Amino acid sequence: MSVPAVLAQTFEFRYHGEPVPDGGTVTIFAEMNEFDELACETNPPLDPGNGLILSLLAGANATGNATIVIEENTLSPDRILWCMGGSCMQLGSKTSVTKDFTFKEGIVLTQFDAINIRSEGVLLATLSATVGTETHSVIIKFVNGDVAVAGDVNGDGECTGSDVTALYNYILYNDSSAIVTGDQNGDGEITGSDVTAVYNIILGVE
Ligand SMILES: [Ca+2]
Ligand SMILES: [Ca+2]
Repeated sequence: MSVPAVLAQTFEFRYHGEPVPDGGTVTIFAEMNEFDELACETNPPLDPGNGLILSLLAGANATGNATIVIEENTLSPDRILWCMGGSCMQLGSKTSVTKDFTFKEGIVLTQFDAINIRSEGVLLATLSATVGTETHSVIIKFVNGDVAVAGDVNGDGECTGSDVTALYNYILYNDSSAIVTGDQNGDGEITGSDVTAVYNIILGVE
């Protein structure tokens, strides 16, 4: 058996210094910014390099392009700001924008902000970056208020296998210790149908 060649990864997304797995989610809850506006910001104003960045792992003077796509926005923010390496723009009514970037000293700041948020809700955006033939993406999730996440049985803010386990433990052993929202299909009881509903969310089946 031959082993497929693995090309070395040349850059990655990082958040608070930790690599973000490809397609991973960075969740940020709304808080007041320095101008007393309710905001979600990926890069803290006092230490922007410690927020969401692209980090070069190999090569030098790399350039590339990045695309942000707003998948969902129920936050009603006054403005949505996106910067790649210091080149900033407001998205206005645009839901998809592509920009070029250049790594400086091995990093690109990827600042993304929703400012003066006026509704409870979520903003979901996919940010993908391409250098050469290599593309990585991260999902940015802004949250204001107590927003129920579909399939989140145990209330940890995401839908994962732990939510299926929580349902099984309840259905099989009457253990409700991990149940926060067990009735996922809204029929008023917690049954195998809720397991199916959560599975479908995990598998991406509509
Ligand atoms: Ca969960
Ligand atoms: Ca149910």
